[in-house]
Amino acid sequence: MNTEDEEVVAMARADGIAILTDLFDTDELTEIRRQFDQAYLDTGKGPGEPGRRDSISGEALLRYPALANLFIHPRILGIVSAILSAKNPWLWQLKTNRYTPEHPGVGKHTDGFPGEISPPFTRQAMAVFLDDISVSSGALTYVPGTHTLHYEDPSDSSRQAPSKEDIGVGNYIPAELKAGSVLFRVPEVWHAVIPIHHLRRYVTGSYATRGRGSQVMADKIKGVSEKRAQVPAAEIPAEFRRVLSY
Ligand SMILES: O=C(O)CCC(=O)C(=O)O
Repeated sequence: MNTEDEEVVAMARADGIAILTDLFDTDELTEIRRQFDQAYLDTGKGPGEPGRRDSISGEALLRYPALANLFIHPRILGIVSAILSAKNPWLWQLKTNRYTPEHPGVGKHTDGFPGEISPPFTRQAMAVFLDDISVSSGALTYVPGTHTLHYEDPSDSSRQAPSKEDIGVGNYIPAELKAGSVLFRVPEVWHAVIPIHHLRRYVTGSYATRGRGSQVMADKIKGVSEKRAQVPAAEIPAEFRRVLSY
């Protein structure tokens, strides 16, 4: 792994958010955006309505190679693996998000499971942004280090998960980035999105370790695996089988 990627890994583990800048160039982005917009047309979601967040989830995204390849991009997967200390992370969610302006953004929250304290670093999200986000439009804001408050603490077996009130009063700072960059988010970190004044599109994958996780995650593993087993094998290209099967 190169030094830049090592720094991304260290920052994600410490702060809960880290950005790999400019991974994709203009030509690559043009093709990714083209297939992204096509997927929205193909799934009947149209060109987007002001104030709406539209998502596409699941294996249907594998039909769009420029999107699908993001989930197994060697540098992205290498960084996710290192954050999770897992050789072969499991890709459990494949998703796109499109926010059409004017959009109010997203309120302060965590993607930690409600009320749950979990082993550290068992889940990790990445998002490849197709549009710039800035402090004047659509920046993700977060409270560095708060993911660790959702983790088991060997010196405090009675630790309780942070409350909604705790999450509401954190000191949120913005993450800015250019289209073609990748944002790595530890799901438990407290985060929000400021109001959005221009189109905001990204492709996101959520990965998990295959070892001991939380009870909620165990239920999700069962549910996703059962659903995935219904997808005809021919629709899962060979290079995705390892990362998709639990
Ligand atoms: O759109 C984003 O950048 C983050 C959305 C969000 O907060 C979430 O999916 O939990």
